[in-house]
Amino acid sequence: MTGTVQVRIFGTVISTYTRICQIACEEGGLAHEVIPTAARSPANRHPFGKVPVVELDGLELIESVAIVRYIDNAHNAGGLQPVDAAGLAVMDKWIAIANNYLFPLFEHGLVMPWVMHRVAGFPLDGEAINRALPGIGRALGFLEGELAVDGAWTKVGFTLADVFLYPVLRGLELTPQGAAGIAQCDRLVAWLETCRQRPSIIATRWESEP
Ligand SMILES: N[C@@H](CCC(=O)N[C@@H](CS)C(=O)NCC(=O)O)C(=O)O
Repeated sequence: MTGTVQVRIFGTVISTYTRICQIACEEGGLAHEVIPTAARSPANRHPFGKVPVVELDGLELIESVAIVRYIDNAHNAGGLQPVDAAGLAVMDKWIAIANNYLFPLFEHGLVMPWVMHRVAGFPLDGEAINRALPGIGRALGFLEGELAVDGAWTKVGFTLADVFLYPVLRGLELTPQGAAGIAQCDRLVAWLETCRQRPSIIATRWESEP
């Protein structure tokens, strides 16, 4: 989204959580920019050393759940959230699964070993990958089974659940073993492809994506 910058996102440029906030900005029609900030740098204001930290509407926000909910409520009339309590609970369940289980599993098991290898030139940590693969396989099987129920994470189409799940799954898909695992899950592949047509996903594409 171009125009006068309304949202400043302090975070690493290729980051799952930076992208989650960027997608929410795009969905809300907010012009945003990323100010490259390393998690463990003195410039990072997050009290627990995470990125991103976000400035908008005179607020300084941390924690992506709080950030994207604020953006969606204040700037998108809550358009990415179910209106009923049961629907909200389902959406929140998927956000929690993405944050608490999928992201750590994928990040430590495949994404970071490949980043350290491809970007920093370290030997590939095959042991970490081999340890993580069974759990990653089980997680993908679980997701595939859940998508089989009605083809989406919630009953109301694209929500904040998708905003979290897409970058988490896409990061995994950019590793060789992650791509191979996802390729065996037809419904996950179809969901990723549907997301890829969405303007907010296109606009926030990582430079490293093929
Ligand atoms: N709970 C945080 C998590 C953010 C997070 O884990 N960010 C990653 C980058 S995608 C990070 O800061 N990693 C650096 C580290 O853990 O040292 C949020 O929801 O914003």
